[in-house]
Amino acid sequence: MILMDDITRDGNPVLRSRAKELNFPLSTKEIEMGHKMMEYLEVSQDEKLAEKYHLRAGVGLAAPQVGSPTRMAAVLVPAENEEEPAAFKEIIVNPTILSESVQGAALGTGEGCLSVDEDVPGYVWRHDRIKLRWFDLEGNKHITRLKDYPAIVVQHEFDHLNGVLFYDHINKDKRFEAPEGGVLIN
Ligand code: NB4
Ligand code: NI
Repeated sequence: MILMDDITRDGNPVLRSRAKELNFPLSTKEIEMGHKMMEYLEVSQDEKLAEKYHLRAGVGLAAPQVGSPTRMAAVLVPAENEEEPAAFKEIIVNPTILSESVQGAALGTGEGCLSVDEDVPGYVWRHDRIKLRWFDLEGNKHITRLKDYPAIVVQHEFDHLNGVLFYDHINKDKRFEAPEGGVLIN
């Protein structure tokens, strides 16, 4: 099981490098890593288990955050209503953003990152809607349109694959300034 000590922290060069595309078929190790990353998200979202294992809650986790310089991420965005299935729950490999809305969006509370121990306040402006191509662990290709919260999470993970951290996007002079037409999510 992935624990907080297994998560790479800001300052580790793996978080600032461009992760490598994966080749299919994936190795057993690569498939296991994907499943373990998703397991982390599931356990971290269970209040009791998160406390037991001292995990910070997460809705996404990218391979460089577990020390692997590869283009894979797990995303688990829960539904707004608990009874319903997750809004987006996938292990994505070699993702490409095919198109993005001009409309910007940011989480009203700002962002945090499991690899960044400090809180960095400020809006992180992203695209409100994206069209994403990605591959599952079996190598099947998918094209998915995402908006709002799931789109923001995927863009945060996509950034990790390119060595970008959320605070890179924060306007350090005006941390909570909204661009024209930008919408706040939450
Ligand atoms: C990734 C997110 C940061 C902003 C928004 C949010 C949490 C992360 C980082 C966009 C993507 C992890 C990956 C949360 C969280 C809401 C849903 C369900 C029940 C608690 C959970 C809390 F934990 N970010 N943490 N940060 N990262 N929402 N939620 N809740 O997930 O660094 O690269 O369990
Ligand atoms: Ni992160």
